[in-house]
Amino acid sequence: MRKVALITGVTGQDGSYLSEFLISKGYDVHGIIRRSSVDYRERIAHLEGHPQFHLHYGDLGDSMSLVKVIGLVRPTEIYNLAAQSHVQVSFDSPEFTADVDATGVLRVLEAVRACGLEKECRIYQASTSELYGKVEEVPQNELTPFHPYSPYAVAKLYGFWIVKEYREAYNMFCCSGILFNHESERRGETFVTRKITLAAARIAQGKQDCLYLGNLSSLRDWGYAKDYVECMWLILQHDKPEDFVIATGVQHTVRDFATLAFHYAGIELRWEGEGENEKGIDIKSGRTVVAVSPDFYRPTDVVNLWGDPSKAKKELGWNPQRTSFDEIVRIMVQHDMQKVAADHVAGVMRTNLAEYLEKGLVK
Ligand code: NAP
Ligand code: F7E
Repeated sequence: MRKVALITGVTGQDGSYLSEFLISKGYDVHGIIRRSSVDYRERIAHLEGHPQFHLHYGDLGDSMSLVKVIGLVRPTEIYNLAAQSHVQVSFDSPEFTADVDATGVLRVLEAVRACGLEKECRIYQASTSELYGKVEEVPQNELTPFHPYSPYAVAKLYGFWIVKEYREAYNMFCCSGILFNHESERRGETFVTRKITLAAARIAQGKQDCLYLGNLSSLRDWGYAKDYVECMWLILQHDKPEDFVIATGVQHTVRDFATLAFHYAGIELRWEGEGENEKGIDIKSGRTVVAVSPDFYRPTDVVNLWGDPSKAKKELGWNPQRTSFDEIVRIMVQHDMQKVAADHVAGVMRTNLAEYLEKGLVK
């Protein structure tokens, strides 16, 4: 049986881990990439040249490119991970977010139909806990009502419903994974967890004075991205097409994450003050290393996400607790401590190189 996967969003955090996972399962993996003026393939650079890994140019805003790639590759599974995935950015670019995160999903589904693959190709849609938004119950499961609370969430809600519609209208095997926040050392640097682990590493190494954050009391159910991509695959191997909540079932605040991240970077924090005046103080030096900036507040913020992964555990046999919260923070900080140190060495080398070039010692 052919095992050919097509991943949109292959350059992203999840796309890179999913590529590795599917290659290890014997799949031929095809990824869709966009052209960019800068090198943005860092997360998949190690896979380029692998005989089971292939890249194609395309864009979720460009139907013809999707029809061409899907017609050429004839995938047996599609993982639609491409999205403008930053909630705060969706307030600044709502139309673009809707085009990619809502209409983009429709374009993928229609491209599969246009290529006559609707009976043989299974489709995974990257849905999100942001659908629960201004939450109507805790914890949230597959039956919890949706209440999207950002342009990103509203766009993703369309994606969720159009997938359900195509499943029922055309009998397609297409499903949504309602994934709660998942993080890793490959997480984009402007999401709160990675912003914290990088800053903690920089502050610990004397490269930054203070970290500015928004809502410290926001609650998230944070899991490890490497564990979550396995679930995307399990959802498509299930005997019937269904939607699943993927979460750890454990909740923490942004403040908890920061406290633990600084601990792993060698700094113990004490918290003082409230709201905009709250500060994280390095107990040893007495310096303020975390402060609040209203610049990072959102027009509407989702503050109480907590997933109930019982269905995925029972029906997919997935272990939601494989990597603990503590372990995720430790892995990310350890990675960023090394990265900051290496960037420093590289910076010193660059400085030296500039000097050598100036002196004509290096051509
Ligand atoms: P990410 O790191 O931001 O990656 C997003 C990917 O989408 C990138 O490869 C990006 O390409 C691509 N992309 C954006 N716009 C595109 C377009 N117009 N055409 C083609 N590709 C485009 O996101 P992630 O964390 O891996 O998340 C993967 C998916 O899961 C997203 O759909 C996200 O909304 C959803 N999700 C994520 C989480 C989470 O906690 N990580 C939770 C629930 C759902 P470039 O590299 O070219 O920008
Ligand atoms: O924010 C608060 C912020 O940007 C988490 C995406 O992958 O997960 C992600 O969306 C919380 C929010 O992720 C800062 O207000 C405080 O309450 O890391 P985040 P997100 O918005 O939860 C979902 C499931 C997705 O689907 C998305 O694609 O942290 N927060 N201070 C901050 N957030 C950021 N980014 N920066 C701050 O300084």
